[in-house]
Amino acid sequence: MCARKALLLVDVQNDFCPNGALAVPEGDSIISILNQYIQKFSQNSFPVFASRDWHPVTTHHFKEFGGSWPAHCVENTRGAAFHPSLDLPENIIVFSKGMREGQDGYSAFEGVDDQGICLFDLLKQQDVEEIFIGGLATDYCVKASCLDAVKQGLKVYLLIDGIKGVNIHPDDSKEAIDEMVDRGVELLCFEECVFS
Ligand code: VGL
Repeated sequence: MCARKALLLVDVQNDFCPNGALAVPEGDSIISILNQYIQKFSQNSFPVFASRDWHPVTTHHFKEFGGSWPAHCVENTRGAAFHPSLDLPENIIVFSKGMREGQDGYSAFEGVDDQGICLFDLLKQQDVEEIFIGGLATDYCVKASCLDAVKQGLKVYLLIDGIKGVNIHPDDSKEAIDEMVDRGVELLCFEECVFS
């Protein structure tokens, strides 16, 4: 039997897109291909999940309070909303992360849905064995999510045409991808995403 698959969209939020508080260069350029992935997974009755940064105003994640980043994705703000061009299906399950003052919340696996269920438990409940991951940003939340997924024993595909990186250092995304591949993540583009 064909293994059950799921799509995970990491942090495709306004603040990570151009004009956002922590804009990833060309972060919005991946949205149209992500919409195609969403359509493909939905058509095949595979679940689609999305993670989002959902920070309190005061958090150690922000520079102002000792962290690394300008304030971004503050809960219930426009910056924290998903990009309006992302066609999320109606039955999307959203995992919010970084909600406590001391929690960075890089990985989607640190998130919980609106019932407090974590992503790994939901994947287990739904018998998902293979997860396809795209979104923002390659060198932070996408990487952390992929590596956690591998640790949980899932087969992980990184959607190579559906990611963008912050690249504080020019090679950060390349190095992140190399590390993911070293840990067993497989790279995949849309044309290769064929379900038989
Ligand atoms: C992210 C930096 C800080 C991300 C989140 O979504 O990749 N990057 N917070």
